Amino acid sequence: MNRFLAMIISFTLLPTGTALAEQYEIVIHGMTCAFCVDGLQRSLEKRPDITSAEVSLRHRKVRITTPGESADLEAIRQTVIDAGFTPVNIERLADAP
Ligand SMILES: [Cu+2]
Repeated sequence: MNRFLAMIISFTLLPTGTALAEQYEIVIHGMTCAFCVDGLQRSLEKRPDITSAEVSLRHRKVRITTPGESADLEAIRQTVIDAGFTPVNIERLADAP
């Protein structure tokens, strides 16, 4: 019960921008192993406009969460290229919960 209350309170206290989180899925070419996954994830999560990056080697995709409208997709694409991979397609997913 206390945990439930704490959850409600923390949701209430979140800055309004957080509610506008967006998710994008990027199809990536060039990932072959766990080191690729790790390197790409680190590069993306260094960006201030990415709150999390989940890389799937099997699906050759990365799902990124951004804090809102501030995401610079062109710069994110360039980050992927600089990390040594090829971003093939960026698709916006439904708003993150
Ligand atoms: Cu690799």
